[in-house]
Amino acid sequence: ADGLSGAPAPFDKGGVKVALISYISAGDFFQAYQAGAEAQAKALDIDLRIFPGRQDAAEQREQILQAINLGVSGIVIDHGLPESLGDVVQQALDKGIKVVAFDVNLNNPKIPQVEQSDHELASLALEQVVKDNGNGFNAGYVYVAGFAPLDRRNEVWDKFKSDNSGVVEKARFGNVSDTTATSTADQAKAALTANPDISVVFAPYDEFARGVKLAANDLGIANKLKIYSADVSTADIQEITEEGSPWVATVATNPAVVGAVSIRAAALEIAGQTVPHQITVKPTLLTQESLRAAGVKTIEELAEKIPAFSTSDAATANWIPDKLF
Ligand code: SR1
Repeated sequence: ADGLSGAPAPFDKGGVKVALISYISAGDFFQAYQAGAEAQAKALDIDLRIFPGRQDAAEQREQILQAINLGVSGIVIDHGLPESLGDVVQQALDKGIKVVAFDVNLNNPKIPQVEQSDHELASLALEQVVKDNGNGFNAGYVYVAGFAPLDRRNEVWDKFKSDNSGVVEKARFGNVSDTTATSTADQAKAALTANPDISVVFAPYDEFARGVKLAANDLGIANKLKIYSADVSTADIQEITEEGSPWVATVATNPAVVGAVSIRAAALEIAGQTVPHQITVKPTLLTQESLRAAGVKTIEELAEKIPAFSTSDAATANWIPDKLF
């Protein structure tokens, strides 16, 4: 560890230990989030300890205790179930460890909360739904309660339905696991078979959208369905832009940028500098049409065209390198 010249203590000496403790590690979003966190940690000469998530609340608690015992200066908690985290997170805070939460509401004024502006994300997606389909259609909706970003997006969906009486939610399904896309595909197949009049599916997580697309292709109804999602990855861009794809729009940040922002927030906290309680990385609407027209094939190409996909001005300071991608 060499440290960063001009940085405040303890970053001037380097080797500051920070733990990244995730609830979910599988899937493009979480892999890119982790890669962004690693890149930002490297740029800050942080010794980042990564604890993989397996959707296991008990294991995530145990990992927080392990991080405390390792003597970390900061912990980034990426998703999780708030009810199982409160007491162990308090133990970390009591030891002077700085904690940052991404997409899990820890409801503590000492813990900055990072999010992707989920209300705006869902609103942008639903505005596109209305542009393409009007405000009278039968819908499928993919949702699993208990995940902060999905709950926030769900608030927007509920309001959208009450404002648009012609929108009828005919089926609701969803699964979050290490096989989210394929499990959601099985449920989508049953829902779409039972409700052949569904023309729009709101699936605000890319693994959900991938599952619905799989089901639509298997049932041979891709030309009768339009899927709207959250999130983007290189694999998603390929699935959205391929010939005949029913996945017509997504609203997304670059998850790597969100991972980098989370580490920067932890670094600022450790350095004793001001961090806003609410840290937001704003998402962008990406339609199938705009992606095809721009000829964009990868998330790196997206970052070249849209500045918000290469960096964010959230949680920055002049001593923190933030041009990472
Ligand atoms: C199970 S929660 C999945 C969501 O978390 C992140 O906010 C991503 O945007 C993803 O959609």
